Amino acid sequence: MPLPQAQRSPVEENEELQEIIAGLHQPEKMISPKYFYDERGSLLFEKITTLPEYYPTETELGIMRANIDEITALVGAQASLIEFGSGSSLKTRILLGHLDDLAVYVPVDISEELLLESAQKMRDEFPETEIIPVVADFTRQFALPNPTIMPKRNIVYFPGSTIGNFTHDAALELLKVMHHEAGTGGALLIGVDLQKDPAIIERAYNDSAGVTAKFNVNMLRHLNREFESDFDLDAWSHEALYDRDEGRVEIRLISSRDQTVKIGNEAIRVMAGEGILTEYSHKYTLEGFAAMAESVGFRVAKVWTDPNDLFSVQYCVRD
Ligand code: AVJ
Repeated sequence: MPLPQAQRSPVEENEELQEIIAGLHQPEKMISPKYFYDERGSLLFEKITTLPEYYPTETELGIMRANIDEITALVGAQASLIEFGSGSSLKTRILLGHLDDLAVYVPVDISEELLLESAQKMRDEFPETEIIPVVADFTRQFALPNPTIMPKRNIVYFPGSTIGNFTHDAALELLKVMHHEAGTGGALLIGVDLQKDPAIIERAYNDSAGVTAKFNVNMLRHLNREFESDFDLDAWSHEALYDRDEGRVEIRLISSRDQTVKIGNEAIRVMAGEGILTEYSHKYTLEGFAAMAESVGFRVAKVWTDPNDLFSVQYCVRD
């Protein structure tokens, strides 16, 4: 589960503000999905994962539980488990609970405060496992720590189909980083959401309780607080549409009227009906994901799916 961001320095905050403003000046206005996750946004996302319409989390958990012995056997003894993202989710705990001869668990996240908090939680729960958190932006190469036990291989873990947030090019760049961090003889264990009946997908992002809508609009509340913008929360509504050609959900905030939004020193003009793109959630075919993984030097060695082929967990090796 993504976690809220920690305190930023004034320089970092200004860089973020400039990045947000640049996005609002694009031909199609956009704001990065990372701004969903303030404290309230993280709680709303947690709520999303328990909604009856939101199939990914439950389905991935089911796949992990059903195949944990096979997964454990493939990971093997004395591996280093490197999780991209803070990692204290139920999926990670299932994995750590079964990988009892891990050399080290390395959660990697840009947000130091939350990384250290979740690492401590995991230490309390798995006192036998060495846990070394690494503060880094995992979209770029980073240095791995030196654990007490020399790992036999590196396993990069990226659950939750978070890869879906990335465009094709950005996903390839991320897979290249994962390939590098896995190193010779290493592997990638990744959750990948699959293409399916668009009605199922659209329901998952337009839940009847309206939690996803709240989650989306909450981004503006977060920006108002963090960057002193003046988005009128009542003037925006949630939209999530599945684009079959692109194989992705596109999530937007739609303006209900002509309005001007102030952020930094800018006044951004918005027309009635105009949207701000807040998130992509790409869905893959097994062939499509395999082609991407192979293009950066991974071989898909094993794919586990649920009985309805909604979601996949994939083990990609680096020879
Ligand atoms: C956290 C990116 C995997 O794409 O399904 C859920 C985020 N957005 N509902 C997803 C999300 C709206 C989620 N990921």
